Amino acid sequence: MHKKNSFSILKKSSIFLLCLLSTAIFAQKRPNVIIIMTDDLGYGDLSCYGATKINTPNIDKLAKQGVRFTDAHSTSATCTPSRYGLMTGQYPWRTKGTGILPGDAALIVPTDKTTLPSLFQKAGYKTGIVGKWHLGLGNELQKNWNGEIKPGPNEVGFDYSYIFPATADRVPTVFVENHHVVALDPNDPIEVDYSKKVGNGPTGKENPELLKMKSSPNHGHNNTIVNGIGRIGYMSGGNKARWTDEEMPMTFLSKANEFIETNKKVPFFLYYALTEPHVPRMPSTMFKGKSGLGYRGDAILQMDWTVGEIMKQLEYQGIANNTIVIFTSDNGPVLDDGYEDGAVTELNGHTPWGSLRGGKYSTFEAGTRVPFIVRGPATIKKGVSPALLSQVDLLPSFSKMLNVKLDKDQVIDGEDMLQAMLGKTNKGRTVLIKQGINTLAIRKENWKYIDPSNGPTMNLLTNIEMGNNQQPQLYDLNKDIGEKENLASRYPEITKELAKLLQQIKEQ
Ligand code: NG6
Ligand code: CA
Repeated sequence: MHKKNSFSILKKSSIFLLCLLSTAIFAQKRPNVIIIMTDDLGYGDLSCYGATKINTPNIDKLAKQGVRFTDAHSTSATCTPSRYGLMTGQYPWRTKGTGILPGDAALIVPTDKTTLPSLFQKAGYKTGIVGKWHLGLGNELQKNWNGEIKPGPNEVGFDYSYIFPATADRVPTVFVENHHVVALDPNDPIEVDYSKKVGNGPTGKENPELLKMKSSPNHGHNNTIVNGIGRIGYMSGGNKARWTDEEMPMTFLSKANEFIETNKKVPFFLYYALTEPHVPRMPSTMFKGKSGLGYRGDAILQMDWTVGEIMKQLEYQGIANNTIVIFTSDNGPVLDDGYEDGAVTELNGHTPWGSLRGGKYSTFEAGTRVPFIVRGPATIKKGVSPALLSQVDLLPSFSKMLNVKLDKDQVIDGEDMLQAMLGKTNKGRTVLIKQGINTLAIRKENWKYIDPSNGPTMNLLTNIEMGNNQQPQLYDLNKDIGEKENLASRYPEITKELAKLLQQIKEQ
């Protein structure tokens, strides 16, 4: 009897100790983080954001498992500044040279400051980028694409990188893995030029008969032809290294899956930057024609499928419950952005911008208000959140989560929004600045003020309202999400106050 008692006491206390130990281990087990950044996906492009002509079940599932934000923004209505903001936590318009970069641009992300990936590195994470970069490579325009290409993502905080340099419609159309062009034949070196033709290869302008997808008139996507598609910029050589657009989703997916598998035992941060649905939209054969909305719709289905595959991999590796997945877009939607791909002619009533005004390039809401979903782990409260967020907030929010302090002299426009991101509060920012092509806008609570500008009212190439006006614009987004009624003259005090606040923040 006595023996049995002491045995059970021993058993109980060891179970207690085991519990304590596992709690301690769990507390140390920091969550992995994956940011899935899509390219030009609009606020109304997903079924969980109200789209009815297209079905995105995998992303909808993320939204069900986590928090879906209705008022989250990229910093800017185009890619380079938007991604600059994400990487640095700083509004991109504070720094010159952060506009849309050509494919041969030098690196614009500072190598001596804490960036989003280097923050994770400081916390002991393994960090990786797979996908679109568009933040420049090397120290100058003229660079040798055939040697070691640096500085780039590996110099600003990524342990591993598998990228394409700029956009899918700009040369060089090659993948770069940790400083080197993938599959480059040294006997066929690459040369890139944005000012004049290099080599004897065909161009969209000279050889339109070779194109499998025509470029739209006046957009200028008619330089070097790669995979039957005219690109922006000239390139010669690297013939075996040039990508096939239809293979790109599988290439990126397999690299992302590899990164996840390799690092499943350590905490990791993966920035998975998809090209869909940016131009040229040339989805893989299994998705062509699937959406009934042209290649843009097919590219969205392809992107949704990819998201599902990543989630399957997390499940398979047993780490889905310990991984935060953030899904978002770098800027708003555009239909005709350079190619005759059916985006306009086969739109079939789909509204990529939802009920918002404008689109990519625009200071109106559709330029920067983007899908933003935060999913899992179990600590996340599920639901829909109206919190006002910006992608510049990710850096300070993760600095909080990881308990890594930022340097005091680093200018950070982002705010710690961790509690909002985890769905624990609906309170977001009160003030936010957004960038169109020609001007800035400021949000304060329900009010939005757009600074006067001489820029064009319409972008005629893309048929997008730019949000420019020589007069100040003021909208009450609570009552008028479509920015139909300019209230600037009705509420001159609010207009003045916001103009002043914008000026103050600009001068900070
Ligand atoms: C524009 C291109 C557009 C696209 C965009 C960059 C023209 C006329 N249009 O200048 O096709 O490449 O740049 O898109 O050249 S972004 O999403 O990377 O910002
Ligand atoms: Ca983009």
